[in-house]
Amino acid sequence: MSRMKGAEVITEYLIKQKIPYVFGICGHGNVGLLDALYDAREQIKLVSPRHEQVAAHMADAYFRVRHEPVATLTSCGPGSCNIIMPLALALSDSSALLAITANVPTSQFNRSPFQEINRHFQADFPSIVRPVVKRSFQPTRVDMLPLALRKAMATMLAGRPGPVNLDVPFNVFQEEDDVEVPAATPPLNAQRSGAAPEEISAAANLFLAAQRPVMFVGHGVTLSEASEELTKLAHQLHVPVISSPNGFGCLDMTDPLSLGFIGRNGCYAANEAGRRADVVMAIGARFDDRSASSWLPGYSWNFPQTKLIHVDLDPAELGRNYSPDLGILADARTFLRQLLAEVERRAPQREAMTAWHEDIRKWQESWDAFVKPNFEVHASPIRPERIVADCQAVLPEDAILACDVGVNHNWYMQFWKARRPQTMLNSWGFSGMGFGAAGALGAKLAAPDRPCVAIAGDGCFAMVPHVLCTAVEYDIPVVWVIWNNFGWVSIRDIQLGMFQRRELGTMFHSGANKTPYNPDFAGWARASGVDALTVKRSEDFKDALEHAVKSNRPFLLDVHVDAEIRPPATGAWQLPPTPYNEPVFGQRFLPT
Ligand SMILES: Cc1ncc(C[n+]2csc(CCOP(=O)(O)OP(=O)(O)O)c2C)c(N)n1
Ligand SMILES: [Mg+2]
Repeated sequence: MSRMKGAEVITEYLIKQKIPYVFGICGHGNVGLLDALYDAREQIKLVSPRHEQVAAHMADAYFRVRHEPVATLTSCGPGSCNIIMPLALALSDSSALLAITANVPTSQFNRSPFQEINRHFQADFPSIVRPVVKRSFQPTRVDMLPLALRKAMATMLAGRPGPVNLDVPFNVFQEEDDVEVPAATPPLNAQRSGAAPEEISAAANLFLAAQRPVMFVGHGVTLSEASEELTKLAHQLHVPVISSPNGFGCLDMTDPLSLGFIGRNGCYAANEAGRRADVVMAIGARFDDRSASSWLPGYSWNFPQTKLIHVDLDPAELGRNYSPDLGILADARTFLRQLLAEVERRAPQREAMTAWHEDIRKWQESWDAFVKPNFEVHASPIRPERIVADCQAVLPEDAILACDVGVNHNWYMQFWKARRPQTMLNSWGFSGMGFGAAGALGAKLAAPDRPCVAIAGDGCFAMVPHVLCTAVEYDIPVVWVIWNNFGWVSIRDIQLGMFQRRELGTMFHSGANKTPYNPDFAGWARASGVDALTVKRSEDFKDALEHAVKSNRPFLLDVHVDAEIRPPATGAWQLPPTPYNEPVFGQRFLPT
């Protein structure tokens, strides 16, 4: 026990937990903690971006790269309200961060002091944040901090990870008490739950009897760090693997067994295999609308005709969208290890599944014949495929892509081949604009020796342009590739398809003639102290990217992309009550 200020208790705990960064923005509410962080500045670095949203996206991306959490710090009232969207994003993608928020002094609770939310309850930020975190804690005395900190960290990392809020009234930072700083909490994956032996046996029975088996892997496989086990099982059983974006790279996507993403913007072979499989084993994947063609039968999946083995850590995901024939509540890696041991024990004499693999090969060939020629085309404005292809050619296997939202992301989901897990960061469940442009900064801090490239639409980037300042201030050499199509084109295309080509509020124009408008992104970057190039010809992009990565300085590439070329649809996406009749403007891939 020692006599400590609340702010010192928090700081000491963060140090014990080996949290190297706090991404935070000051306000009168949190100056007490900032002062304690001043004393700890050798152990914990404060990075202060220009908007709270960026701080939280950075923390989210940092966790996705390292699987180790960092904290954010925001002040009372508006500053903390600015992190609601990124917390929702982190929650829906199971990413952990400790959001420390400040609140008004307890002695002023309910007096409506500056920046208190109190219409229904005193100092009520926990009610604002509650739906978007795993848990919110509001310790109102210094002696409540040790338990709150310990529980916050454990809640964040145990089971399915996610963001947690620690809401601290102003005086709790300042006041002193005799307290003991808790020991460090176990890291992610310290506790792993397995399946029961009879469940493993049942899973092996079902899966080994399949004629047309498929595995579908999601973020759960990434989070449990089960890439090695997944690869081993896929190879041992010769089973094709479909992946959700946050599962990309768990199986090297250049592996012939990797079929890529599924759904409207997925790969043709993945949708064909998904809907024709006789047994699907889904691990740490949740069959959201975008990876299940909005659950329309026969587009991506065909349950219940297809048998489903569904493995997940979270009981809420088992049976949410499809009732599994075998639902197993387990950590992905533990389950895979158990199943591998069972498979090895049985040493099954399996048929080669020649017909199944022959089908898959044909689907892949017809898809390749359709899409590949476009990867070779040089044009201005640039064809989307070229940008994906050149990123793939220039970036090393361990480079990290921080993807933003929009049609640009659709292209990467369809064609990016991640070579390793945790190298493609996606705002998947919540799709919050700004995640890629801001998250790249956090990703780079998590992996300073690896190239880190944000792929951000012009619309997304313009939501968080101040990331440029943060990169310069803290010398964070990320590369932003601005996918500049002069509009919120993903939404424009929905308007065109669904509403007879009537466009309103989705393209950027200026003047009476409606001239396409955007700021000069490269000029904007240079004005902020960031190197930049504008790329209008596809012939120039590859060299520009190579140069930007090699420069090892913050670098922006403003890349002008053709807004009239859409990713081919291979599945479906429906917005009820609109009937599904290819509502999104674009082309549908049908093999010849
Ligand atoms: C914060 C936020 N606001 C609005 C949306 C809805 N939305 C999804 S994609 C999109 C347009 C993205 O535009 P851009 O970044 O230019 O990408 P593009 O589709 O043009 O490639 C919008 C507005 C969102 N997902 N997040
Ligand atoms: Mg755009």
